[in-house]
Amino acid sequence: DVDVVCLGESMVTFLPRLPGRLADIPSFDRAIGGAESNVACTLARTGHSTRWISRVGTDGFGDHLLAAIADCGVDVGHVRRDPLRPTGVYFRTAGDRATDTHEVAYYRTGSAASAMTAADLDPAALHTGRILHLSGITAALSADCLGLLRELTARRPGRPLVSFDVNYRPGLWRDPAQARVLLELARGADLVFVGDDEARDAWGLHGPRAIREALPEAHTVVVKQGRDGATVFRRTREPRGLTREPVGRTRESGGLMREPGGRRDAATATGSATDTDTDTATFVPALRVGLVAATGAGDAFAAGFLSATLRGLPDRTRLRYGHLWAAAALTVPGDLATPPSRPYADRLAALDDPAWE
Ligand code: KDG
Repeated sequence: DVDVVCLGESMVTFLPRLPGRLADIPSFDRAIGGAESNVACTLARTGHSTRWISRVGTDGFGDHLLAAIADCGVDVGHVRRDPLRPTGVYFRTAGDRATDTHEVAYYRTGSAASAMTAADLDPAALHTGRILHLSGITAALSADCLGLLRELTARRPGRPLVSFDVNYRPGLWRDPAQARVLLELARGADLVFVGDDEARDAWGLHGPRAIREALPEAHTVVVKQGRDGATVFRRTREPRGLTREPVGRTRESGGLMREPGGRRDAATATGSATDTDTDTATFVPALRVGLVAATGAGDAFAAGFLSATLRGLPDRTRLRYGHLWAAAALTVPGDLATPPSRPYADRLAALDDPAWE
């Protein structure tokens, strides 16, 4: 009944007014953070129906998160309140814009969200979106949360399309070797977002092609290549959940969402003459913007890509949407920016501008 359901921990975030080390900053401004609710909020702000599922404490920080996320237009009616555990919070520094390095201090061990299990979530609320969006952050929170993600990424008939942003956060993994579990989880998803730096650091994989090959089960793999751009690998036939095609119906060239005019940079035939197994690769460069803070830009990128995917737009446009929405987030201090309105983004994405080449 909604476009996208997002599940994950959100936190009250404290952002500094001034540059400097955590040890020296005297005061912070309150904001909200959380990769999955960022996706839900950004999509909701551009007219998509979204739901955020999580667990927060009965403290004032939990009240604030619920109010702020609902204020973006997200359904928060299925978020559980936990009287025994606190809402997570985190602090970060403004960091160095040239190198995009900053300090992060999480206070989330034993948080309400870390106690999420499949048993206390409402299956109807979880599984009734066209897309269920998850991220690897949840896997690092607790054994319960890892179990929950394993369950949600298990391939079973009738599940919604599962979108998974790897979101490798080294600060959350005590032993980097454990982060290999993110590869196992990504293999259960239909749509995977991963940075080439994350794939290198967490999985030892180098370059978009190697990453795609490690995720053969995923229908769509989006490899984010930092300031260079992003590559999407996608089988031409859309998963049924998105196309809403009757089961068993085949089409001449790839389903209802076939590309009207998108240029393909590469197409590798891996299957039958009907080309239902064709894997295409499309690269679109990132936009050059004056960076303020990169946190939240990956979530905005995912939201833009998902928005265009829900609308059946061509791969090239999906990536352009990702870049446009990421550009909005890159140029504000907090995680959340208001992306360009849909008609405006449509015009920008359609522009034949050298920035897109
Ligand atoms: O993507 C932005 C998030 O990383 C940030 O809001 C905090 O969710 C967060 C996390 O766990 O790092």
